[in-house]
Amino acid sequence: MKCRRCRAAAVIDLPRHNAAFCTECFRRHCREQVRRALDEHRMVREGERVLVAVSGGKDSLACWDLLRALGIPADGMVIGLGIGDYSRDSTRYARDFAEARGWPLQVVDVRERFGFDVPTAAAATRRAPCGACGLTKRHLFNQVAIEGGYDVLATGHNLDDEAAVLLGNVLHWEEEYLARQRPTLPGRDGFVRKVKPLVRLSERETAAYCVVSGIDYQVEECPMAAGNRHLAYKEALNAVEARSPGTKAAFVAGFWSRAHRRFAEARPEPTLGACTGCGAPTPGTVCAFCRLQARAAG
Ligand code: Q46
Ligand code: ZN
Repeated sequence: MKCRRCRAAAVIDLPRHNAAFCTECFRRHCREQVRRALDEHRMVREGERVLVAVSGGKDSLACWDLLRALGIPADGMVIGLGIGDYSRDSTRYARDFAEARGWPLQVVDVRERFGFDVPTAAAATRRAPCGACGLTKRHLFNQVAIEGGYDVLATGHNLDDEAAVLLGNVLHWEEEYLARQRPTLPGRDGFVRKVKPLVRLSERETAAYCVVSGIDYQVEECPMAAGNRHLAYKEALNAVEARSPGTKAAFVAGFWSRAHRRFAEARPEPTLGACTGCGAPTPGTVCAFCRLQARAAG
């Protein structure tokens, strides 16, 4: 197997691109995919300040590394979610990564800041932990980004994540979510712009990027992920992709170019006011996060 670009020995084959690459050409391929995502979806403008939502896993660390490699001096932020050893180790991977490179990383502990953590929130709401966890992360990343004067919040969602979420939203015809599912969510009324620079890279590509770039990351799965429906959607999509390489990318890209607008037009964004508890933008009087906090920290 030879590298498509330089004919050296290849270390990875990418059936979706009908290509194989050596280490250096593969890293270049990853940078190129991120650069195209940034351009196609107008993610970051010249001079804007970018904060990367880091988890300590492969995707967010690859995202941070690739943005920096493309000349965007992004900072990082990691949240201590309080999920036992898993959270402690994840934060340590993020810290080690940032320290080794001298890149600024903010570490925010949910319990210190809000008086609860993900396991207690899940128990208090009697819902799947990922719901409370996702809500907390979205709230806190946005809050810290606003406080720090950032223009853009970048997350490590990759092509497999996007395809799995899209499949879930289509299977259940979640029109509201479909209206909002896109690689760049414009900022407005107290929300910074949210972007997903890795949407053109698969999970396998981001893992390989970390390995060939010497990035050490948390390989353990979150112990609270069991029951997360997206895992089943990913398995289903992987089975299709194995038979027909390129299906995931075509599914996601086709949705954005051909279908998303119809959902967005049918469901205009609600008008937002300020939450009476925390000031965050909300369509109601008290935001969903403050309601969660009242139950979980009470
Ligand atoms: S950390 Fe949180 Fe994930 Fe764990 S509880 Fe679910 S959402 S699975 S990305
Ligand atoms: Zn609030």
